[in-house]
Amino acid sequence: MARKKIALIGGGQIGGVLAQLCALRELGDVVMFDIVEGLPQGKMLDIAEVGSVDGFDCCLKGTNSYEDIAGADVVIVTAGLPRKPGMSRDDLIEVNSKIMTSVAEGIKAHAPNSFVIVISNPLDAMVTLCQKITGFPYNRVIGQAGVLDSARFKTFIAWELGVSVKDVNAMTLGGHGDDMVPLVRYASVNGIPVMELLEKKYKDKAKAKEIMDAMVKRTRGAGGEVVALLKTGSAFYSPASSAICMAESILKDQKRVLPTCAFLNGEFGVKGFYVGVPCVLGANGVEAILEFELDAEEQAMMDKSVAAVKELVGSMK
Ligand code: A3D
Repeated sequence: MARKKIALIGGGQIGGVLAQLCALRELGDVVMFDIVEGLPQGKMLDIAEVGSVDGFDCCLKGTNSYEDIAGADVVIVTAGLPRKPGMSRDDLIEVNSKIMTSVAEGIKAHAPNSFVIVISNPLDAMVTLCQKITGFPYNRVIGQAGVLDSARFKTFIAWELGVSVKDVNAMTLGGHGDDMVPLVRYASVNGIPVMELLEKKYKDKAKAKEIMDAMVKRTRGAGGEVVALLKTGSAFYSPASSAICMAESILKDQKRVLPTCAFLNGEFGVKGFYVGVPCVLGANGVEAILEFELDAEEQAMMDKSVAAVKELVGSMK
C-alpha cells in the first residue's frame, strides 16, 4: 500500500513546523511548495537529514512546481502574509486573496482529489475563496482556527486552576476573529464545570466570573498577544500543531470531534457561510457537524461573530 501524501503550500514559519511534525509522526510523504526558489528545497533537505536521528521513514521534497503536489491526499495551505504588530487579520485580505487565488488554482489543477486545510488569514474568508476556486465539495475544504483558539482557552484555564491541560476540555466557536465564541458553559476539567471550580477557588461568584471573563478576553486576543511579542510575524508552532491534528484525523479516519471552520447549511442558524463549529473529521473530511442548543447569550455572541464573518467575506473583491 502506498504511503499517504501531504502537500504543504507555503514554506514559511508554519510550513516548516508542519513538515517537521508530518515527518516526526510519519503521517506520509511530504512535498512543500513555495514561490521562493530554494526555500522549500532547503527546509525539506534540512528536515530529511535528521531522519536517522528522529527515526522516521518518509520522503520529503521541496518544490517550486505545482506538478509535484500530484496525488496529495491532504493539502495544507499557509501561503500568504502573516500579521505584523498593530495589524488585524482582516488587514491581510487584499494581498492574501490574490495569493489564495493562485494557490487554489494550483490545487484544483494538480491535486483534484485532495482534502484541503486552510490556515492563511483572514481564515474564514480564505477558506471561502479556496472552496469557490477549487470547486471542491464542502466536506473537502476546511479551515484551521478553532483547534488553536480552543487550545489557547484550555491553556489559560489549566494555568488558572493549576491542573494538567490534558484534563481540560473547552471549545471556541464562530469566526477566527476578535468576536470568536469561547464556550464557558461547556468548559470543564474532566467533566467538572470550570465555573464551579473557579467559584470554589475564590468563594465568590462575581470574582469567578471576573476571572473567566479575563480568560475569554485573553483567548480572543491570544494571536495578537504573540504577534506583539514576536514583532516580526505571528504564531507558528501552535497553528501547525493544530492543523496536523486535523490532517491526522482525516488521514487515519480517527473521527475526532474538532472545532473546524466548515461550510454551514442552516446549522446553528447559519446558511451559506464558513464558520467554526464542532465537526467529526474522518476519511471523508467533514463527516458530520455536531449541532447543539446554544443559550441566548451564546447565540447572541455567535450571531455577532457570524456577522463579522459575513462582512469580511462580503468585502472580498
Ligand atoms: P510566512 O512565514 O510569511 O510564510 C508564508 C509563506 O508563503 C512564505 O514562505 C511565502 O514565500 C509563501 N508564499 C507567498 N505567496 C505565495 C504563493 N503565491 N504561493 C505559495 N507560497 C507563497 O507566514 P506564516 O507561515 O507565519 O503564516 C502563514 C499564514 O498563516 C499567514 O496568513 C498567517 O496570518 C496565517 N496564520 C493563521 C493562523 C490561524 O490559526 C488561522 C495562525 C497563525 C498564522
